[in-house]
Amino acid sequence: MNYHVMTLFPEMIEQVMGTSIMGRATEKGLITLNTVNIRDFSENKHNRVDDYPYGGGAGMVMAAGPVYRTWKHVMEGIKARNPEGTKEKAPRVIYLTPQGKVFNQKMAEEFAKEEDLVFLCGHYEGIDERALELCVTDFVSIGDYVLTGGELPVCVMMDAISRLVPGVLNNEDSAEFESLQDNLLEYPQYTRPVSFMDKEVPDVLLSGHHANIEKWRREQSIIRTYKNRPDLLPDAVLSKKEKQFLDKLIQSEGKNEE
Ligand code: 6GU
Repeated sequence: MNYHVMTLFPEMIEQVMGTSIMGRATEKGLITLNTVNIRDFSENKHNRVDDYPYGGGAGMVMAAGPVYRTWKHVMEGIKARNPEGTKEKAPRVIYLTPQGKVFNQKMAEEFAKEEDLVFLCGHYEGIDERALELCVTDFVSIGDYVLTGGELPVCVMMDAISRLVPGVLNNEDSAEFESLQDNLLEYPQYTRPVSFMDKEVPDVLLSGHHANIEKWRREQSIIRTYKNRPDLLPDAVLSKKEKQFLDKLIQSEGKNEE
């Protein structure tokens, strides 16, 4: 996976991506990170990249020129690395914006299949629409709140995508079994000691009975999803018995409210 990040704050991206699992994956060559400073493509003598919005209004707008030239530079770099004809389709260019489609695990899985991903981080009140029309293929948000720029969101996205790249996680298949598999939340985990502040580890986990443990964990996942994220349940992958368990849960909760 080769990431290319167009930003006014490359050090911010490099700092995050140099740490922990991302740092190790980069050292191992499983992912590469190419940050490009949009300010380097300003043709202004003061290196300015923003300007007043046409039509007036608060704040500044990132000008089309520097963004477009940065994008050109990144695309040429990708082309130079891929000899003629070895790459059928142009890489996806993702603009981080609260106006985009909200990022989720399914999108992470789709993006993880790409060889190159180009990210564009905006600042100020936004980017001149013409640059977006010329360069961007995907508009992505990380949730319904407003941040000051795309740098934190791009780090969130790269983290979620990288852990799906084969070899990035220690245990090759540990990503598969985690949260949001089957559209269910993760079950509760315990480790030693058995008793902590008078709170005990559930007996079933000490029983050594693997089928019972698996059943208990699936039920805990269903309970959590029902309580915290009922919106996920219509797409949850459940066995017939698990569907019955959920129906009972819904019925008993309904009774409790009476
Ligand atoms: Cl991608 N950018 C900004 N500036 N704010 C956000 C966001 C992105 N996603 C949620 N809030």
